[in-house]
Amino acid sequence: LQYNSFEDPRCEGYLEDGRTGMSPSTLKRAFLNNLFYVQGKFKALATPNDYYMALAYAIRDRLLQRWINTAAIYTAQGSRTVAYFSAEFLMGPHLGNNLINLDIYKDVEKGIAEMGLNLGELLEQEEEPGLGNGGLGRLAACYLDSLATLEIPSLGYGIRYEFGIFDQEIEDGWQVEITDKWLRFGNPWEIARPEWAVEVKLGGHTDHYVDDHGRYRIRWVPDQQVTGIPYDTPILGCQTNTANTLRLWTAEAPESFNFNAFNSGDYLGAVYEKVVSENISKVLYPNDDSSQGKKLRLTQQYFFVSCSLQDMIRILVGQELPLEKFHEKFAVQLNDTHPAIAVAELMRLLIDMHHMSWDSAWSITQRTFAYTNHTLLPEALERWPVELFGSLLPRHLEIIYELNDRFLDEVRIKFPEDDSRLSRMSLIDESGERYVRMAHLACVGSHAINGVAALHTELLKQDVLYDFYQMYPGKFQNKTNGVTPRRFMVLSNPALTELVTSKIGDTWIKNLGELQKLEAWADNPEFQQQWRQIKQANKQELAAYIQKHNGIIVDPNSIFDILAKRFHEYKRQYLDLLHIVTLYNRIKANPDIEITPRTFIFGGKAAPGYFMAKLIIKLINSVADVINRDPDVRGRLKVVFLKNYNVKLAQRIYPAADLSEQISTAGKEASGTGNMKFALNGALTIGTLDGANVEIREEVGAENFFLFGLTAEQVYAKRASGYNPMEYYNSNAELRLALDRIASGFFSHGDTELFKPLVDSLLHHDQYFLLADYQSYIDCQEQVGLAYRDQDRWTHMSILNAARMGKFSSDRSIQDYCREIWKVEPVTITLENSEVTDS
Ligand code: HBZ
Repeated sequence: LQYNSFEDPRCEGYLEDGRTGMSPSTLKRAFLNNLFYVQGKFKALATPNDYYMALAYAIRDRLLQRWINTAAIYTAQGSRTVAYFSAEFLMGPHLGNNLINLDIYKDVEKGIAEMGLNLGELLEQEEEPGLGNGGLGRLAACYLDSLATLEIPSLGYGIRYEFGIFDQEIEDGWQVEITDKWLRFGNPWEIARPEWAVEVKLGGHTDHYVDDHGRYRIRWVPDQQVTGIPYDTPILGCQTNTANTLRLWTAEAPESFNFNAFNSGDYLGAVYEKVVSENISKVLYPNDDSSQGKKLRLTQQYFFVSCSLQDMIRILVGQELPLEKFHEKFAVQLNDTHPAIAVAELMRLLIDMHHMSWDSAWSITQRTFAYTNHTLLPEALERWPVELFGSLLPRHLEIIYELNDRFLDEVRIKFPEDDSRLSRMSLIDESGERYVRMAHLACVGSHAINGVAALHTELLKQDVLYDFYQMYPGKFQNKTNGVTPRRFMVLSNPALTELVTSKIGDTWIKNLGELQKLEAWADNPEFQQQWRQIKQANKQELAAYIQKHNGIIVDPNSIFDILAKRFHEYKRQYLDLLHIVTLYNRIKANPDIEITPRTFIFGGKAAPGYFMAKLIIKLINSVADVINRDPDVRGRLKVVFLKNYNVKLAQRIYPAADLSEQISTAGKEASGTGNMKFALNGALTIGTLDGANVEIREEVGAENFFLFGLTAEQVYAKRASGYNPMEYYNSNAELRLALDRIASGFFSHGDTELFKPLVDSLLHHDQYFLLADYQSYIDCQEQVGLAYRDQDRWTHMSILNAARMGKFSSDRSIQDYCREIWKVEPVTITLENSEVTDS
């Protein structure tokens, strides 16, 4: 059975049936067909959403052709496959990205325009799947894009949350959370695969018994069971036929389990069971830092991991490969510790379900997994109370105890007579209430452990995972993060893409290192002029957005100084505010003072339970209210808080930025990836020596980067020697004035209590060294203002920043993972010669 154009390799014969054809006229016909036959609409009744859906289905057909061919070739060849396990995938809207990767964006734009419609407006209709919190989830999405573009067989495995990250509203300056009903209008990009459903057990106890052959066995007797249904989304590579799969699991109640209640007439009881099961994939936890030890969260983690490993075994068996080859068929990457329970689950599946010996199972497990750490914050390391863990996963707890006994024996042999080391490294924290330490489980169960930027990896080795580094130095590697230039340049900044391509051709899109060729143009006046015009036009677009959504008029000639990321004290949005208040105070003291005009733009969500982060959002809005209305300011300063920062909004923001704020306390931000997206779009960075900023500065050159603040080492030293923020307050008049203004009620209608927690936390604790870095930051911002006044110099720096971003393509990151961790090779997908048979 032929599903493709085998009969006619050029895709133009009878099989250009409106579902595979790429000519503008076929695309147009497909669009209209879908409007009638899928949406059931015609022009007079169609809504913008109908048009979006009609186009989405037309594009989906093109993806399916590639997807089916890809699956057929991987299956036939039994290709080695990467499985990226992540509790979060922050994909962003699919339609625009698929148009880019199919290389038909312009054709479709034109075709749509010929029908009197506007592609941009249709793209706006797509509700983005916000199945992630921030950097970690977005990194997973960039990596899927690069894996497909590099033609690496791969699967993303995760959870199909019914509600993704909440929508953020601002009411009276405060963040308000609204549930994200992203599936409300249906999702044209996914296909349910109920035929591949799997069962997942939960709770209960274990039975130790001797089987008929006299063998000692262990059986898990659960008290609950749920069904996992996979939903597949095709992930197309850029200008290739590869279409990999993102497989997300939804939890449902099984038909047959424990429906005794039904039979005994307890209908409501039975339905209640169903509701409880379906809660598992209901909502994404909106915390991006602390682990709260909630049972539902551990259930989510176990649920998707068990579904995925069972699915992989199904694939393996389907390809007639023995279980002993699991680690040859699959390389599994653990995106942080959220999926780390996979180590114990694979052991359970191999030993209990497939009767493998402990030693064989352990060898396969260790060779299968690799672990990426994304944090240096101790409070973010996941631990589960032993009690809770055992009540949900009794068998896994036994396995972890056994693993721990064997592991601690190894430690004893390598480091004799060192009890404190044993208790530090144990998989179980026994210093007080007992906890399972997930990072330790991930380290022991993996053959590779990596940080996400050079500095981060060094700090892991010296500090957070010091003992594990001493134990297994060979496991540690660095893999600096990267971002996809397809979404964050080609799609979101078409004008700059065109300018760049006009000078150096378009191969940079898949080989970002080639941007370096732009250096030759950095001082060319005409090129500089074009570069500036594009930035200006992008700023005008963002200004229009701001006017529409915030009712604030901003000046596109001012510096667009942007801080956009999740709100967290370590990310120091508050430090940015202290700069703003300082400039404002200078104006108030001297109304004619010369200040390079700036528009300060903030975006980001705070975890709903994070009081301080929410108060900082309120403070930003309160400061904005005062400054934007004060006639003395005379347009020199504007402050804007853009609500509901998400992938869609990020795509508007990066192209319009002049200055990228990357100002975390050194030693706290694992990498950052926004820093890369801003610079790629020609923003200059003001930043600390933290995370990937260090490497960005190395690449662009110190002279093209605004550096300030303490180094990680200096921060440690200061903490060790007893840091006293009050000294800075007492000795710095401008700093004192800024804090006093905030405390005085000046920005809160006279209320001196409102912002007291913020001011007090700086004066008495200042955990993140804002006061220590304040003067250095203010001085550095002064340099920014001066540099901006020399537009030729600024443009030169901006061009060099973009030109030197080659290293930060996620293609480079993924190539490093493939070579140094996964040992996996590309597989080329052809549409012409593959035979797709239904076996
Ligand atoms: O991962 C971020 C790091 O903070 C950032 O520096 C890095 O660039 C990025 C990619 O490596 N970490 C997160 O985004 N973390 C989370 O979103 C998170 C989500 C759930 C949790 C814990 C953390 O339970």
